Amino acid sequence: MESQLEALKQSFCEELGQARTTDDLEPMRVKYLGRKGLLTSILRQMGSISAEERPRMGALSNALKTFMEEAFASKTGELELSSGPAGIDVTLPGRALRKGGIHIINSVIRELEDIFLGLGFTVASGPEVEDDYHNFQALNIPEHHPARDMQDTFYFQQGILLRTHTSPVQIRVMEKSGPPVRIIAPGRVYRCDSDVSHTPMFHQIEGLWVEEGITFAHLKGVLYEFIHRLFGKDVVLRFRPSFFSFTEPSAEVDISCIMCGGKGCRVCKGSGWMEILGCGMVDPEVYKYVNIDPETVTGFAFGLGIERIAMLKYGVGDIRMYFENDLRFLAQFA
Ligand code: 2NL
Repeated sequence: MESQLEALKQSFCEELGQARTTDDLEPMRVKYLGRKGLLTSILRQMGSISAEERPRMGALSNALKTFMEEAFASKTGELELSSGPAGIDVTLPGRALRKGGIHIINSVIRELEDIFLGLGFTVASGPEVEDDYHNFQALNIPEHHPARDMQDTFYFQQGILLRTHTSPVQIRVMEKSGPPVRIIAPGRVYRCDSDVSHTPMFHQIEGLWVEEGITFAHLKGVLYEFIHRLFGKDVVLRFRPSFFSFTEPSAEVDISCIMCGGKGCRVCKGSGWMEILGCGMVDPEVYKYVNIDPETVTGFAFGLGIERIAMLKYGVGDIRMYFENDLRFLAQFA
């Protein structure tokens, strides 16, 4: 039995010397130290040897077992150091990461910001969680106006809500710095509304220019320039009288259809026109809330939806696609 143990140690050492990777080691461990391995099969003979010999053979086998275990451990460490963790070939090329991109809505916002920066406006921002005062009251929207309806506004506790437009940003700027003010306020807005053409969160951009001597002609000039820089010089604008509680007079602006050039098509529903924004001269009522004297300055404001602009510019058919985060959709614009 002693010679069997000796032979086992010999072949174990030879075989271990030939192991090249950590993958070679596990089959060897099973072969020598496993439950049905070579050492176990020698130990089975223990019953057939004399009682005097047994303690010495027991000690020899235990010593061999410890020897093999330690040799395995040190060989494993050695191979991991020289070849990296089992099976990793550091010379293989890496896995390519997908490149991210700017969301189509943010890229349209940047495009609009660039146009208005070029017209002397600066970009303002404010909180999305607002109070009733800045979102409604200061905009001359009366207490029982339908725009305040529970159906349209997400309310928190009394008087706190998610802004339903970006106008409160402009109210805050006027409150804080007074005229002259020439800003745009792009951002997220929220309305409790969800169907094929409405998402509960969407984006708006509003503009405001308040300064001595500002007239409706300035409003028209800025909007002509804006639309021409966005959709090209050939686009025609049409102002229609309208009503907003925060502007007087108010107008809605249509542009000649950018798909058919005004001949009439599916996108403009045959009319040749598409509605693009609302605007007007800031109502003197609004100035009262922000401590501006309507006798010394005048101003105009306008507002438009970003998703609609992006739909027209990029031919997106369904507003919900912007927010489903389907990479097949998003990657087209990245
Ligand atoms: C629309 C119309 C509009 C404004 C927004 C505004 C803001 C202040 C004072 C007065 Cl602080 N007006 N904003 C004015 C007219 C129209 O938006 O159809 N938006 C999607």
